[in-house]
Amino acid sequence: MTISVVRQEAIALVTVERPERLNALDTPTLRALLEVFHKLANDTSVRVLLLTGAGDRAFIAGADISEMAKKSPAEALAFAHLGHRVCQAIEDAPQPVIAVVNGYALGGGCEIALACDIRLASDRAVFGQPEVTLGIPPGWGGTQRLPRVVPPGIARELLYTGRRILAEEALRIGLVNAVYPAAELMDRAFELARQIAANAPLAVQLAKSATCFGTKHGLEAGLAYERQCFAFAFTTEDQREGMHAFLEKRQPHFRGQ
Ligand code: DAK
Repeated sequence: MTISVVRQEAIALVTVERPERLNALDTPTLRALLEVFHKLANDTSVRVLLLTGAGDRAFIAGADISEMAKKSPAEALAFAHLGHRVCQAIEDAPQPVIAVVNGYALGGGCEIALACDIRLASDRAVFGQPEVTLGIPPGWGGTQRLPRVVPPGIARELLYTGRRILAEEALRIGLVNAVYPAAELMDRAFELARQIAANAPLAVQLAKSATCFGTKHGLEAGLAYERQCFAFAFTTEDQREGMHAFLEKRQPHFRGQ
């Protein structure tokens, strides 16, 4: 199995398990990742997803170059499409997805991290879109998502030069939310996941959905969608529980209903 899933209460840790290839993504691994994300999307007991790479060297060192090197244009198109579907499945997951970047996040690896809601990095993480150094442009959303996460001029510089950046620079440009010593990274990621998982799951999902919708469709459509999400929340038990708990000065107990 190239993808493992470990549950810790409401949190699912998804790990790409190809450490001998620095977790580079070939077609079988991409398919397995897609299947896992589709399955987790339908599991209402999962409130937060963590995505990481096996070993201590890489998150994902990109698309598998040995597989890509042999592709015809038609095969390259199918490969790009598969990568897009994986990134879309991550972005469309109802639960927040946190990328736990424990090493190289290059090319397709950086693009997978960009599809996640939040990126946490170890002090050993290295990011980059080196595709142009291999004779190709980014093919799994990097040209679209990177300029939406970091300032556009910086995104363009990284996309055109293929320059690798270290965790500290990634933090400075807003590519990652936080940087931790490697030994602490996973604990801090679980800590953040638990903090999110303690909130009303449907409210968190609606917040994600509205944020993604507005990013895709613009401010006016996003605000209209936000109003609908807000009104929908008032059909939930968790809304009543959250507000009554506040008024009764007690901790809420959210059931995701
Ligand atoms: N693919 C395949 N194997 C990889 C790999 C990769 N991306 N990255 C590393 N490996 C393999 C290495 O070949 C090596 O295998 P063996 O030689 O042991 O068999 C093993 O992992 C350990 O790597 P190294 O020996 O190279 O380790 P180092 O510490 O010396 O270097 C490194 C680590 C991460 C700096 C280096 O491995 C490296 O530069 N890797 C390539 C990183 C990279 O360029 N990634 C971006 C790939 S391009 C598209 C679709 C998709 C994409 C674009 C377009 N369309 C269809 C339009 C996506 C593109 C990419 O992701």
